[in-house]
Amino acid sequence: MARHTRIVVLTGAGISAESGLPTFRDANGLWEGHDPMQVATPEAYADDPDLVQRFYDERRAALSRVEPNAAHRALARLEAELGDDLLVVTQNVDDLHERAGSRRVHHVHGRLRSAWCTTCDERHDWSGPLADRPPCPACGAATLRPDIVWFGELPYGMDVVEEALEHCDLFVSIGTSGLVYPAAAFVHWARGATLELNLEPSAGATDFAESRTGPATRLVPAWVGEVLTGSSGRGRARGPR
Ligand code: BJW
Ligand code: ZN
Repeated sequence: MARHTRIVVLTGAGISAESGLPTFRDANGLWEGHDPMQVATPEAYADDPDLVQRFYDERRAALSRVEPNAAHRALARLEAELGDDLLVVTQNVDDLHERAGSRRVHHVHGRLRSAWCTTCDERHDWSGPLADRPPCPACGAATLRPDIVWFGELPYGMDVVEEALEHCDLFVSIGTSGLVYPAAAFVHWARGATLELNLEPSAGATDFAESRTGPATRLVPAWVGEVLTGSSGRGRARGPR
Protein backbone atom coordinates (compact mmCIF):
# COMPACT_ATOMS: atom_id res chain seq x y z
CA MET A 1 0.00 0.00 0.00
CA ALA A 2 1.30 3.44 -0.86
CA ARG A 3 2.39 5.30 2.29
CA HIS A 4 0.95 8.71 2.98
CA THR A 5 -2.14 8.08 0.88
CA ARG A 6 -4.81 10.42 2.19
CA ILE A 7 -8.27 9.37 1.19
CA VAL A 8 -11.60 11.16 1.53
CA VAL A 9 -14.67 8.96 1.02
CA LEU A 10 -18.11 10.51 0.48
CA THR A 11 -21.06 8.21 1.10
CA GLY A 12 -24.74 8.56 0.23
CA ALA A 13 -27.94 6.58 0.69
CA GLY A 14 -26.77 3.89 -1.75
CA ILE A 15 -24.24 2.50 0.73
CA SER A 16 -27.01 1.77 3.24
CA ALA A 17 -29.55 0.48 0.68
CA GLU A 18 -28.44 -3.13 1.02
CA SER A 19 -28.85 -2.85 4.80
CA GLY A 20 -32.54 -2.19 4.12
CA LEU A 21 -32.72 1.62 4.35
CA PRO A 22 -34.47 3.14 1.32
CA THR A 23 -32.65 5.72 -0.80
CA PHE A 24 -34.30 9.10 -1.46
CA ARG A 25 -34.81 8.98 -5.15
CA ASP A 26 -35.60 5.36 -5.90
CA ALA A 27 -38.78 4.46 -7.77
CA ASN A 28 -41.07 3.61 -4.85
CA GLY A 29 -39.73 6.27 -2.49
CA LEU A 30 -43.03 7.72 -1.26
CA TRP A 31 -43.62 7.95 2.50
CA GLU A 32 -47.33 8.08 3.48
CA GLY A 33 -47.95 9.47 -0.02
CA HIS A 34 -45.35 12.24 0.36
CA ASP A 35 -42.13 12.75 -1.57
CA PRO A 36 -39.37 12.58 1.10
CA MET A 37 -37.71 15.56 -0.59
CA GLN A 38 -40.81 17.65 0.21
CA VAL A 39 -40.82 16.47 3.83
CA ALA A 40 -37.13 17.20 4.46
CA THR A 41 -37.50 20.97 4.35
CA PRO A 42 -37.81 23.80 6.91
CA GLU A 43 -41.02 24.85 5.10
CA ALA A 44 -42.62 21.43 5.63
CA TYR A 45 -41.62 21.56 9.32
CA ALA A 46 -43.17 25.01 9.73
CA ASP A 47 -46.38 23.93 7.94
CA ASP A 48 -46.84 20.52 9.55
CA PRO A 49 -44.33 19.76 12.32
CA ASP A 50 -46.16 16.58 13.38
CA LEU A 51 -45.81 15.07 9.91
CA VAL A 52 -42.09 15.85 9.72
CA GLN A 53 -41.47 14.60 13.28
CA ARG A 54 -43.27 11.31 12.47
CA PHE A 55 -41.19 10.89 9.30
CA TYR A 56 -37.98 11.16 11.32
CA ASP A 57 -39.34 9.18 14.30
CA GLU A 58 -40.04 6.25 11.97
CA ARG A 59 -36.61 6.45 10.38
CA ARG A 60 -34.94 6.71 13.82
CA ALA A 61 -36.86 3.63 14.96
CA ALA A 62 -35.90 1.75 11.77
CA LEU A 63 -32.22 2.08 12.67
CA SER A 64 -32.55 -0.54 15.38
CA ARG A 65 -33.89 -3.03 12.80
CA VAL A 66 -30.94 -2.80 10.38
CA GLU A 67 -27.27 -3.71 10.48
CA PRO A 68 -24.16 -2.36 8.76
CA ASN A 69 -23.32 -4.24 5.55
CA ALA A 70 -20.09 -5.39 3.91
CA ALA A 71 -19.46 -1.94 2.40
CA HIS A 72 -19.61 -0.17 5.80
CA ARG A 73 -17.40 -2.87 7.30
CA ALA A 74 -14.83 -2.57 4.49
CA LEU A 75 -14.48 1.18 5.15
CA ALA A 76 -13.98 0.48 8.85
CA ARG A 77 -11.22 -1.99 7.91
CA LEU A 78 -9.60 0.67 5.76
CA GLU A 79 -9.66 3.14 8.66
CA ALA A 80 -8.02 0.54 10.89
CA GLU A 81 -5.08 0.55 8.44
CA LEU A 82 -4.95 4.20 7.38
CA GLY A 83 -5.98 5.86 10.66
CA ASP A 84 -6.06 9.65 10.29
CA ASP A 85 -5.35 9.35 6.57
CA LEU A 86 -8.95 8.32 5.94
CA LEU A 87 -11.97 10.57 6.47
CA VAL A 88 -15.49 9.35 5.74
CA VAL A 89 -17.81 12.24 4.93
CA THR A 90 -21.37 10.98 4.88
CA GLN A 91 -24.60 12.57 3.74
CA ASN A 92 -26.41 9.77 5.56
CA VAL A 93 -28.14 10.43 8.84
CA ASP A 94 -27.99 6.77 9.90
CA ASP A 95 -25.29 5.42 12.23
CA LEU A 96 -24.21 2.38 10.19
CA HIS A 97 -20.63 3.60 9.62
CA GLU A 98 -20.10 4.01 13.37
CA ARG A 99 -21.73 0.66 14.13
CA ALA A 100 -19.39 -0.99 11.60
CA GLY A 101 -16.42 0.43 13.55
CA SER A 102 -15.54 3.66 11.70
CA ARG A 103 -14.54 6.50 14.03
CA ARG A 104 -13.53 9.24 11.61
CA VAL A 105 -17.02 9.91 10.24
CA HIS A 106 -18.29 13.38 9.48
CA HIS A 107 -22.07 13.75 9.08
CA VAL A 108 -22.66 16.78 6.84
CA HIS A 109 -26.47 16.39 6.93
CA GLY A 110 -26.78 15.65 10.67
CA ARG A 111 -27.77 12.49 12.54
CA LEU A 112 -31.08 10.76 13.24
CA ARG A 113 -29.89 9.90 16.73
CA SER A 114 -29.44 13.53 17.71
CA ALA A 115 -32.06 16.11 18.72
CA TRP A 116 -31.53 19.87 18.53
CA CYS A 117 -33.28 22.31 20.84
CA THR A 118 -34.17 25.48 18.94
CA THR A 119 -34.63 27.37 22.25
CA CYS A 120 -31.24 26.79 23.93
CA ASP A 121 -29.31 25.49 20.87
CA GLU A 122 -28.13 22.36 22.73
CA ARG A 123 -27.88 19.01 20.95
CA HIS A 124 -28.68 15.75 22.70
CA ASP A 125 -28.10 12.10 21.78
CA TRP A 126 -31.63 10.83 21.15
CA SER A 127 -33.03 7.38 20.42
CA GLY A 128 -36.77 7.77 21.12
CA PRO A 129 -39.52 9.70 19.34
CA LEU A 130 -39.83 13.49 19.15
CA ALA A 131 -43.40 13.75 17.84
CA ASP A 132 -44.75 13.62 21.41
CA ARG A 133 -42.82 16.85 22.16
CA PRO A 134 -40.54 15.74 25.01
CA PRO A 135 -38.87 18.51 27.04
CA CYS A 136 -35.30 19.50 26.24
CA PRO A 137 -33.02 17.90 28.90
CA ALA A 138 -31.12 21.21 29.15
CA CYS A 139 -33.79 23.93 29.27
CA GLY A 140 -37.12 22.09 29.52
CA ALA A 141 -38.65 23.70 26.42
CA ALA A 142 -40.69 21.41 24.13
CA THR A 143 -38.76 22.61 21.11
CA LEU A 144 -36.62 19.64 20.08
CA ARG A 145 -36.38 19.06 16.33
CA PRO A 146 -34.48 16.41 14.37
CA ASP A 147 -30.80 17.41 14.16
CA ILE A 148 -30.94 17.15 10.38
CA VAL A 149 -29.79 19.56 7.66
CA TRP A 150 -32.72 20.38 5.42
CA PHE A 151 -32.70 22.19 2.06
CA GLY A 152 -31.60 25.78 2.47
CA GLU A 153 -29.76 25.03 5.73
CA LEU A 154 -25.99 25.00 6.05
CA PRO A 155 -24.38 21.52 6.06
CA TYR A 156 -22.22 20.79 9.10
CA GLY A 157 -18.46 21.29 9.23
CA MET A 158 -17.82 22.36 5.67
CA ASP A 159 -14.46 23.81 6.79
CA VAL A 160 -13.33 20.32 7.86
CA VAL A 161 -14.46 18.85 4.53
CA GLU A 162 -12.82 21.57 2.42
CA GLU A 163 -9.54 21.17 4.28
CA ALA A 164 -9.58 17.37 3.84
CA LEU A 165 -10.43 17.60 0.13
CA GLU A 166 -7.68 20.14 -0.51
CA HIS A 167 -5.09 17.77 0.91
CA CYS A 168 -6.30 14.37 -0.26
CA ASP A 169 -4.61 12.09 -2.77
CA LEU A 170 -7.84 10.30 -3.60
CA PHE A 171 -11.55 11.16 -3.39
CA VAL A 172 -14.03 8.30 -3.61
CA SER A 173 -17.78 8.86 -3.90
CA ILE A 174 -20.00 5.89 -2.98
CA GLY A 175 -23.75 5.48 -3.54
CA THR A 176 -24.83 9.07 -4.02
CA SER A 177 -26.87 10.50 -6.88
CA GLY A 178 -24.78 13.68 -7.16
CA LEU A 179 -27.94 15.80 -7.21
CA VAL A 180 -27.60 17.61 -3.89
CA TYR A 181 -25.11 20.41 -3.25
CA PRO A 182 -22.62 21.09 -1.83
CA ALA A 183 -21.73 17.36 -1.73
CA ALA A 184 -22.23 17.10 -5.50
CA ALA A 185 -19.37 19.61 -5.93
CA PHE A 186 -16.84 17.81 -3.72
CA VAL A 187 -15.39 16.06 -6.79
CA HIS A 188 -14.38 19.51 -8.08
CA TRP A 189 -12.85 20.55 -4.75
CA ALA A 190 -10.74 17.38 -4.43
CA ARG A 191 -7.05 17.68 -5.28
CA GLY A 192 -6.11 14.10 -6.10
CA ALA A 193 -7.45 11.19 -8.09
CA THR A 194 -11.21 10.64 -8.19
CA LEU A 195 -13.31 7.48 -8.24
CA GLU A 196 -17.06 6.85 -8.23
CA LEU A 197 -18.62 3.59 -7.00
CA ASN A 198 -22.37 3.42 -7.70
CA LEU A 199 -25.08 1.01 -8.77
CA GLU A 200 -25.41 3.07 -11.93
CA PRO A 201 -23.53 6.16 -13.15
CA SER A 202 -24.61 9.20 -11.10
CA ALA A 203 -25.56 12.62 -12.47
CA GLY A 204 -21.91 13.67 -12.07
CA ALA A 205 -20.25 10.42 -13.14
CA THR A 206 -18.31 12.05 -15.97
CA ASP A 207 -16.65 14.42 -13.48
CA PHE A 208 -14.78 11.45 -12.02
CA ALA A 209 -11.58 10.11 -13.53
CA GLU A 210 -12.89 6.59 -12.98
CA SER A 211 -16.41 5.27 -12.43
CA ARG A 212 -17.34 1.70 -11.49
CA THR A 213 -20.88 0.36 -11.43
CA GLY A 214 -22.34 -2.34 -9.20
CA PRO A 215 -23.73 -2.81 -5.69
CA ALA A 216 -21.77 -1.21 -2.86
CA THR A 217 -21.43 -4.52 -0.99
CA ARG A 218 -19.41 -5.85 -3.93
CA LEU A 219 -17.55 -2.74 -5.15
CA VAL A 220 -16.44 -1.29 -1.83
CA PRO A 221 -14.79 -4.42 -0.33
CA ALA A 222 -13.08 -5.03 -3.70
CA TRP A 223 -11.73 -1.48 -3.87
CA VAL A 224 -10.60 -1.55 -0.22
CA GLY A 225 -8.83 -4.84 -0.95
CA GLU A 226 -6.96 -3.16 -3.82
CA VAL A 227 -5.88 -0.24 -1.61
CA LEU A 228 -4.70 -2.55 1.16
CA THR A 229 -2.73 -4.79 -1.18
CA GLY A 230 -1.33 -1.84 -3.13
CA SER A 231 -2.65 -3.10 -6.46
CA SER A 232 -4.09 -0.77 -9.07
CA GLY A 233 -7.49 0.81 -8.73
CA ARG A 234 -6.93 3.53 -6.13
CA GLY A 235 -8.60 5.79 -8.68
CA ARG A 236 -6.77 7.18 -11.65
CA ALA A 237 -5.14 10.56 -11.47
CA ARG A 238 -7.33 13.33 -12.76
CA GLY A 239 -6.69 13.84 -16.43
CA PRO A 240 -7.52 16.74 -18.70
CA ARG A 241 -11.28 17.29 -19.06
C1 BJW B 1 -26.46 2.30 -4.84
C2 BJW B 1 -27.10 1.19 -4.35
C3 BJW B 1 -26.27 0.13 -4.02
C4 BJW B 1 -28.63 2.56 -4.78
N1 BJW B 1 -24.96 0.24 -4.17
N2 BJW B 1 -25.16 2.39 -4.98
C5 BJW B 1 -29.84 25.03 -7.51
C6 BJW B 1 -28.60 24.65 -7.99
C7 BJW B 1 -27.61 24.17 -7.13
C8 BJW B 1 -27.84 24.05 -5.76
C9 BJW B 1 -29.08 24.44 -5.29
C10 BJW B 1 -30.07 24.91 -6.15
N3 BJW B 1 -31.16 25.20 -5.42
C11 BJW B 1 -30.90 24.90 -4.12
C12 BJW B 1 -29.63 24.43 -4.03
C13 BJW B 1 -28.93 23.94 -2.81
C14 BJW B 1 -29.54 22.68 -2.28
C15 BJW B 1 -29.55 21.62 -3.38
O1 BJW B 1 -28.56 20.96 -3.63
N4 BJW B 1 -30.68 21.41 -4.06
C16 BJW B 1 -30.74 20.45 -5.16
C17 BJW B 1 -32.04 19.67 -5.09
C18 BJW B 1 -30.54 21.22 -6.46
N5 BJW B 1 -28.72 22.26 -1.18
C19 BJW B 1 -28.92 22.71 0.05
O2 BJW B 1 -29.85 23.44 0.33
C20 BJW B 1 -27.89 22.34 1.10
N6 BJW B 1 -27.45 23.49 1.76
C21 BJW B 1 -26.76 24.42 1.12
O3 BJW B 1 -26.49 24.35 -0.06
O4 BJW B 1 -26.36 25.48 1.92
C22 BJW B 1 -25.65 26.57 1.31
C23 BJW B 1 -24.16 26.40 1.33
C24 BJW B 1 -23.54 25.21 1.58
C25 BJW B 1 -22.17 25.10 1.60
C26 BJW B 1 -21.40 26.17 1.37
C27 BJW B 1 -22.01 27.38 1.12
C28 BJW B 1 -23.39 27.49 1.11
C29 BJW B 1 -28.51 21.40 2.15
C30 BJW B 1 -28.84 20.08 1.57
C31 BJW B 1 -29.58 19.23 2.59
C32 BJW B 1 -29.97 17.88 2.02
N7 BJW B 1 -30.81 17.23 2.93
C33 BJW B 1 -31.29 15.87 2.62
C34 BJW B 1 -32.41 15.46 3.65
C35 BJW B 1 -31.95 15.47 5.05
C36 BJW B 1 -31.37 14.17 5.50
C37 BJW B 1 -32.38 13.04 5.61
O5 BJW B 1 -33.58 13.27 5.83
O6 BJW B 1 -31.95 11.89 5.51
O7 BJW B 1 -30.20 14.95 2.61
S1 BJW B 1 -31.97 15.73 0.98
C38 BJW B 1 -31.40 14.10 0.68
O8 BJW B 1 -30.48 14.12 -0.44
C39 BJW B 1 -30.57 13.73 1.94
C40 BJW B 1 -29.38 13.07 1.30
O9 BJW B 1 -28.28 13.10 2.21
C41 BJW B 1 -29.15 13.86 0.05
C42 BJW B 1 -28.38 13.14 -1.01
O10 BJW B 1 -29.06 11.98 -1.43
P1 BJW B 1 -28.23 10.68 -1.80
O11 BJW B 1 -27.54 10.16 -0.61
O12 BJW B 1 -27.39 10.97 -2.98
O13 BJW B 1 -29.39 9.63 -2.14
P2 BJW B 1 -30.20 9.43 -3.51
O14 BJW B 1 -31.41 8.66 -3.19
O15 BJW B 1 -30.37 10.69 -4.24
O16 BJW B 1 -29.23 8.52 -4.41
C43 BJW B 1 -28.92 7.20 -4.05
C44 BJW B 1 -27.80 6.72 -4.96
O17 BJW B 1 -27.40 5.45 -4.51
C45 BJW B 1 -28.19 6.58 -6.44
O18 BJW B 1 -27.18 7.18 -7.24
C46 BJW B 1 -28.23 5.07 -6.67
O19 BJW B 1 -27.77 4.69 -7.97
C47 BJW B 1 -27.25 4.58 -5.63
N8 BJW B 1 -27.50 3.25 -5.15
N9 BJW B 1 -28.49 1.43 -4.38
C48 BJW B 1 -24.46 1.41 -4.69
N10 BJW B 1 -26.82 -1.03 -3.56
ZN1 ZN C 1 -33.21 23.45 25.24
